[in-house]
Amino acid sequence: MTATSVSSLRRHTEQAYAEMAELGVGALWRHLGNLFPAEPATRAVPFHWSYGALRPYMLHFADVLSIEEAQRRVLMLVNPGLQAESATVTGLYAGIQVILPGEQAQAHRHAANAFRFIIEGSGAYTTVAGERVHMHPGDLLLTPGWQWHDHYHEGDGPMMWLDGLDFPIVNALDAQFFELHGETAQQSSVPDGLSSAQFIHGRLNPTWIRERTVSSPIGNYPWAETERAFAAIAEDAAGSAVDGIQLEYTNPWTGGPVMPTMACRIQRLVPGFHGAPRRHTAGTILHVVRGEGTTVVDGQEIYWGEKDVLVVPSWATYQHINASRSADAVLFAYSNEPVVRALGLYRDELR
Ligand code: GTQ
Repeated sequence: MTATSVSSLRRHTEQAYAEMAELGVGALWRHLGNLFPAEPATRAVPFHWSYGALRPYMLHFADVLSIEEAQRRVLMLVNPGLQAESATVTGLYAGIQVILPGEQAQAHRHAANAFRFIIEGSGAYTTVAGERVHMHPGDLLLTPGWQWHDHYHEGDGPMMWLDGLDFPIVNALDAQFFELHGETAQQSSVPDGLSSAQFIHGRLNPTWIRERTVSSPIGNYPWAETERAFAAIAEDAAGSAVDGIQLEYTNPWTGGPVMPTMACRIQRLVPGFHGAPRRHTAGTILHVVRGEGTTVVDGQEIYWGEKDVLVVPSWATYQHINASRSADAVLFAYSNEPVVRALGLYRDELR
């Protein structure tokens, strides 16, 4: 073949790709490597948010932006690799919400599942499907998808919490719905905290409640109970070589994760804990309840302190270290593991 005919063929080929694109057609051979990476190639990067660095901005916006304007006054913790979807790790989101005394965050509902993990302040409650659920630092409050919820602060001082939502998964599946309630706040229709009072976390379930919801029916997993569990286990359990004394918040109907898309766990790393390295196919967001330490993520050392947030992307090797000689470190962790497992895609490897 002459040089001219080769280049004219090449031109034809380029034109064929362009024409095919117009027809909604791609050439698999040009994309095989991207579409089928040898192992997960996440856009999420390991990242750390210092609570001390965020707090002044939260207070600034509490000052200059009314709750009515904001609807929800939340700083989103956006992973630099996931800006398009405002996700913190693949499929999941974290935000820090602040509400001031007397403020009412108006009632709404969305298909996305949500929870709050309380960071600081007292005297606020959220009303979920007519039940007022009071908040204390360390409590885990659930707002399963499509339940009306509004927040009210009747105490003193600013109240801050971590919001965890699965909206990036819901949006990726084009399954999101959102609705404002007709009233700013829901009426209270049952005794405050009833759902938590009725369930003793799966050991004694009320027989008169017939509806087996896919999400846990418990409105609040109070910190006081978490502390009691840690105290009862004390030093007697070996715990996980990777995650220390880690407990999972469970749905009393199933014993499984609290919501179909998010597993929520709390872990205590004893002084001197040096975790074994592991990787798995679940993206994880961690919040430091107390203490300080280091998590090595794919060789990168992330130093964390109290109230900070960090992410471990899918398939990144991570290792938790609490170098303190005397102080525990306690981490709250949530991940998309239930989704990954439900689809038969969970893999886990000790390194
Ligand atoms: O408090 O209802 O961080 O709807 C994001 C969306 C919090 C909430 C967020 C929400 C909420």
